[in-house]
Amino acid sequence: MKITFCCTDAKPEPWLQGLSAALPGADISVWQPGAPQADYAVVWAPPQQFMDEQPALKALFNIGAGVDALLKLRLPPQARVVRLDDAGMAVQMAEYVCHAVIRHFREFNGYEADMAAGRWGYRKPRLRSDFPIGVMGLGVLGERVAKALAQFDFPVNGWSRSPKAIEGVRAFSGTEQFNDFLAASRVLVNLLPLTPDTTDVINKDTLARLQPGAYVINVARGAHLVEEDLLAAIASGHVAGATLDVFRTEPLPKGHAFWNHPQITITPHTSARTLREESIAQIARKIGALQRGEAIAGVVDPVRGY
Ligand code: NDP
Ligand code: OXD
Repeated sequence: MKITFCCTDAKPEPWLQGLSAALPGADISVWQPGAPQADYAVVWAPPQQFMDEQPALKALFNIGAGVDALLKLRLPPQARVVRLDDAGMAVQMAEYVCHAVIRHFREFNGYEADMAAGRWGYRKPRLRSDFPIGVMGLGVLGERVAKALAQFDFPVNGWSRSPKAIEGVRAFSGTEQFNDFLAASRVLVNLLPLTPDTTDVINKDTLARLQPGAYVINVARGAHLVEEDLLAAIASGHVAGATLDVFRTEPLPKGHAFWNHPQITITPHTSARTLREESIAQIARKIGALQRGEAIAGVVDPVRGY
């Protein structure tokens, strides 16, 4: 069995060592143009040339949860696309989003400004019932985030394509319930996959439908958010601020309005990192299952786009 590794931004040596230890007997190497045909590939943002030269691949293991970049390529005809299924990302996403929500709700920005000014000042406690949170996307990551927020007794709404029943979460589904979901929410958390249906989903119209004093947390993909609409909604006072981990252009260009905006907190696409050991163990388990002809979780539907 041959495995090829083609991951932009990942040092290959530790992956190759880990994969070799987990799959003894497999022939594993870093892809180069003209490399022999492989059975399986471990990839992140590979070039089109890679796909064109590997028509015999049975499965492509993406070392991330989002497969939007991969699905833009022409893929080998028989290859299944397999996403990382949690692999340690869900807990990271839950801690990131809970931190962002609580930081805003408990006004830590204000206390930090007070501290810098040498001021000892209490703020009036705010009511959780005034901060209903809407989580868009209730998949592997969104469900974990929604449940974690519910643990802090925030009212939590969730929105997905198909109906869900998650304890502590008021579930909305489909385009027909989208506006009701937005109207019921003040804090909007985005955990949707990027597909043609979800591109630009956070725009002027959706922001206007959120409750006044809204707050936006985008941890999915930059192209979900129309950036100038967010800036305008903050300028109008309808949106109080945002925590953004992902951007239309990454790294965020120098001079971009988000860099120094007092109501926007940014992080460099780091809310849930790929953890190498967990990912290798999951990929090795799945390759073993495919070799035995068994079904695996996390196979992407290329038509649906996630
Ligand atoms: P999943 O595929 O497990 O879940 C996607 C969810 O979105 C599902 O609940 C799905 O509904 C819902 N959904 C999809 N399309 C629509 C639609 N048109 N309308 C309503 N709901 C929709 O994804 P994950 O939870 O694993 O990950 C979500 C995204 O997070 C990834 O695609 C990736 O872009 C991003 N991500 C970002 C990271 C970062 O560091 N910033 C790290 C990891 C992931 P249904 O359940 O009905 O199918
Ligand atoms: C992912 C990501 O999709 O890191 O896993 O963004």
